[in-house]
Amino acid sequence: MKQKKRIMAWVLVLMIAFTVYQVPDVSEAATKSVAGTWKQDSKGWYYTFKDGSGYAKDEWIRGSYVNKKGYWEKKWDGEWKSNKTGWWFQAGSWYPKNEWIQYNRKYYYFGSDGYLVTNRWIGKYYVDKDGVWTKTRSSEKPIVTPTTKQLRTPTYPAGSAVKTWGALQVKGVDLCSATGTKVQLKGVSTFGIIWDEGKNNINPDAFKTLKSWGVNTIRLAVYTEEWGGYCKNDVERSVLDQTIANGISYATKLGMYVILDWHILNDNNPNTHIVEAKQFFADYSYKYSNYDNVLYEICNEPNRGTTWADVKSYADTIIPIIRENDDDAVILVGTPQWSQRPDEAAKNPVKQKKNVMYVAHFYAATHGSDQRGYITTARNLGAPVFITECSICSADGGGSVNYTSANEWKKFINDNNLSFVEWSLSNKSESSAMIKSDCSKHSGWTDSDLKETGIYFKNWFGGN
Ligand code: IDC
Repeated sequence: MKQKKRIMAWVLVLMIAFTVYQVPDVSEAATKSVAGTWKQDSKGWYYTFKDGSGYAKDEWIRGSYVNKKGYWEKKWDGEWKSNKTGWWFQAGSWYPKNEWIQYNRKYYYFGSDGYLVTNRWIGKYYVDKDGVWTKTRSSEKPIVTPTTKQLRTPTYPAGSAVKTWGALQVKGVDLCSATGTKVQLKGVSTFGIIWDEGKNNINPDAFKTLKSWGVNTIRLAVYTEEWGGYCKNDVERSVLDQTIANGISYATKLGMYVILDWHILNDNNPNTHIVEAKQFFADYSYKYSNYDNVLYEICNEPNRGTTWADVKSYADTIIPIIRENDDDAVILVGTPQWSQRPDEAAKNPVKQKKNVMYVAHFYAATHGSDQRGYITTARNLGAPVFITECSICSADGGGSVNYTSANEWKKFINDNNLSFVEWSLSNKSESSAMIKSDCSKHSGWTDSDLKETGIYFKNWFGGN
C-alpha cells in the first residue's frame, strides 16, 4: 500500500514538472524537422543548432522568438493573414509550410505554398472548412482514392443565394441556411448534359436568365446508362467531366446552388453501376469540397424491382465516400418507384443521417394525392424530403399539362416549404421541356419562347 502511494506521488511530481517545463515550441508536429534542439539552463530555454553552428540569437525558430541574449522569449507571436488565395500564419519572417502547427489548442496544416489547407485529409487527419483538425481515421488510405485535384474556395456574388445562405444544412425535416433559417431552393434541371436538345443551354447566359426568373439552383443531369451516359463509351469521359465542370463553374459565378445528379434510369438499380458511382463521388466530392454550393444526388430514380433495401445498401456505401472529403455537403438519396417513396426510406433511414435528404419526384398529370401522402408520411417520421425533379405533364415527359393537379402540388410545396426542381431546360418536342422546339435561343428566353410548362414554372419561380 505504502509503495503504491509513493509511486502515485512520483507520477504527480513528474506530471507537474512536465507541465511547467514544456519546451516553448509546444506543437509536437511542428518540431519534427527542427534543425536543432531546445535546451534549458537556469536563465531559461535556448536553442542549439545540430550542425554545430552555435546558438540561436535574435531570431525566430519556427514561431518561437529567441532574444538577443539567446534565450526564448515568446512563441507564435504571429498573426493570421489572408489574401485572395487563402490564409497563412506569419511569425516574424517565418511561416509554416508543409507542416502542422498548434495554435490556441487547435491543430492546423499548411501546404507546400504555406497556405492553410481546408476540408481535406492529410494522411490520416482531416481538417475541416476552417482548417482545424477534427477527425482521424484508422488508415492513411481513403475508401476510394480521388483522381481529381481539389479546387480552392470560390467567392460568390453579393446578394446571391449562396452568398446569403452559405453552406446549407438539414435541421429536422427542413433545409436551412448555414445560420439555421429555413430556405427553399427553386431549381431547373438541365436536360441530359450531353444531349442535343439541352447541352447548349449549359452556358453562363442561360443560367443568368434563369436566375433573373428567381431560380437559385441548377441540377446537372448526368445520365449513367442512356446514350452518352457516364458509364457508357459513347462520349469521352473527359468531355462529360468538362461539361460538369463548366456547369458548376457557371452556376458558382452566379452564386447559385448546383445539384450534381447521378441520373440512373434504365439501369434501374443504383447498384448496377456502383463501382463507377464510388469513383465518381470520390472524385467530385474531393474536387468540390471547398464549394458550399454543390449538393450530391446519388441516384436519380431507382425503379422496377429495386427495393429500398437495395438503395439503402448503395447509399450506405456512397455517403461515407462523400463524407471522407466533405463533412457537410447536402446529400440527396433517390427512393424506390422512380423516386416516389420517401416514406419507405423514412422507415429505415441511411446510417449517416447528417445533411441527408430523401428524394421525391412528381409529374402532375400522373401523380397526385398518393404521392403527396408518401411525402407527408416521410416527413411525419422525421425524414427530410427534397423534390429534385418535377413537371406538370405526364410521367413519361409527354401528354398534356394538368393545371389543376399542378396547382395542388404548388400549394403543397409552398405550405411545406419544400425545395423543388423543374424538368427540364430543353427544347425537345415533349411537354416537360420548357422551351419551344422551334426556338433556337440558348439564353434570354421570353414568354413567347416558352411552352406551357416553361411559363408555368417561370411564374412560380417569380412568386406567382
Ligand atoms: C426523359 C427525357 C426524354 C428522354 C428520356 C430517356 O425527358 O427526352 O428520352 O428521359 O429515357 C423521369 C426521368 C427523366 C425523364 C423524365 C421524363 O428522371 O430522365 O427524362 N422523367 O420521362 N422521371 C419521370 C419522368
